[in-house]
Amino acid sequence: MEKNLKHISKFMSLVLRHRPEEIGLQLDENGWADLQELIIKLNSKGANVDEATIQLVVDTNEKKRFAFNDDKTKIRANQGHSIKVDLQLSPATPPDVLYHGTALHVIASIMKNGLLKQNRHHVHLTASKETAVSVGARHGKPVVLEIDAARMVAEGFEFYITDNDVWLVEIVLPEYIISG
Ligand code: HQG
Repeated sequence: MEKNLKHISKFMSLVLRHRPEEIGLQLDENGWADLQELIIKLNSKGANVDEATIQLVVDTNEKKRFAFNDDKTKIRANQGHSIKVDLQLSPATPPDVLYHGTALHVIASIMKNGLLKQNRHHVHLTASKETAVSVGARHGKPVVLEIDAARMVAEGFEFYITDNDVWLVEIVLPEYIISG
């Protein structure tokens, strides 16, 4: 993604996931913002975007972070919120093994307390080892943990998948972490 689009995408992540009030934006209970309102309010903060720009951000975002509703009047972030929204995700059965990328300096705490959702709604997991490495690298020296999702399912944990293929779960207890 070109630099300017990346900047807009980061601004959109901020207001659609964490701080809509930063630009006076209203999200509905399912996390949707009115597209025109978003454009006007981003522009009021100097963003200089139109519908085509937002479309380009949605289409070129490498993690498919954003989605339009069916008639393209609304937009939301697919996952990663810290504010309370109900994404109306449906439970789904994950592959037997999922991965979580994290940083070496928090491993001891994770092995003791499990994977906690911290500021987000869920613990984020992925079916791709490669993705896990890059997610972990955001926090420090990356470590990829292997999660026994099959056993978690068998023992009653519910998993959800987002529109951009992130697996979500409430918590991963230490006993489900197979290896690092
Ligand atoms: C760690 C990105 C200490 C956890 C990615 C992680 C993802 C603990 C950090 C999405 C812990 C939270 C989410 C414990 C968990 N003790 N540390 N007990 N339990 N942690 O950013 O999973 O680019 O909230 O390992 O692709 O890194 O935003 O979660 O390191 O899908 O679209 O606490 O963010 O997507 O960090 O990343 P985060 P995450 P976007």
